[in-house]
Amino acid sequence: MTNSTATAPKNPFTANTSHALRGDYEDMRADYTVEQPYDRYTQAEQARWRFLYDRQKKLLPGFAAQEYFDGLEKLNAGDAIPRLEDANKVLGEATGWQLIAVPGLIPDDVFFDHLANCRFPVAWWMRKEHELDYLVEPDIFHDFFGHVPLLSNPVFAEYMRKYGLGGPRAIEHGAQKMLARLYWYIVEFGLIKTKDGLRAFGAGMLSSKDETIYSVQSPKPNRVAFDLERVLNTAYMVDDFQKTYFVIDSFQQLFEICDCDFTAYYRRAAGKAPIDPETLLATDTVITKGQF
Ligand code: HBI
Ligand code: FE
Repeated sequence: MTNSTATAPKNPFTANTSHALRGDYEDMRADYTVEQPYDRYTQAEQARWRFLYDRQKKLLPGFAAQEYFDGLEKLNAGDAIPRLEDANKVLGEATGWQLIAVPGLIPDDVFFDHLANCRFPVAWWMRKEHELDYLVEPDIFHDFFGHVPLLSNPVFAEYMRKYGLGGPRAIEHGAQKMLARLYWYIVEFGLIKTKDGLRAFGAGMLSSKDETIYSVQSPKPNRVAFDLERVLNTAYMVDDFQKTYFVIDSFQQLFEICDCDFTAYYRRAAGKAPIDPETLLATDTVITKGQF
């Protein structure tokens, strides 16, 4: 992590979000990192962390992939909002990854660069009471509870690094939206096939009570076997449950796709409209057909 104290951009990037950015981007480093202001967490925020953690921990058996649990156990973060430097000792040993505190959403290119260098950006602030079950931007509970456990899994961590490495080429081809879909449908909302049935491993599900249940159990959404080009071309919505979930056979499968050269997909998609989130294609391997 660069410790440059060069004056960082004063106004945050114009994120393509429909809301004003939540975070305080004032005193951040040029790489958008900040120190985790641990003393600023209030007792109410500590209690909120414990409430959310306990609720998800109780709910997840039968819904989350075993690899996720293996990571969550190692992090031992149930009693209080975790200090990132504590988690970094665990992650450093497991996969060499490090967590960095950021004010909130950061530009795609900066985000990709951190991932490519095995650094995962964690928004340091905690959601408010009225946002308990829905918030527009990732907070520390989403980022840490949702994303960090799987970063202790070497195969998944390597997939994340390779995902970051793919960033500059996607930007070069004006295809970061396509790469963002891969992140969205896998890293945020991915399902995996197991001998006991489908399990969730996406951070957007695992950090959400309702979407954990919905994504694994509801008859409403489509569930389709993962296909790289299909996912790169499928649009998504940010403010509702997914209409379609994609299912991988194993984390190894993710690891293998990263060595593909995505530029052929970027070129083939140029000028074409993306696939609508609830559409099923004749070429899909449909696991469950949704009820829309
Ligand atoms: N910034 N802090 C943060 N966390 C994210 O998950 C994130 C981001 N910026 C961009 C982004 N995700 C997505 O557009 C990725 O697909 C790049
Ligand atoms: Fe996320």
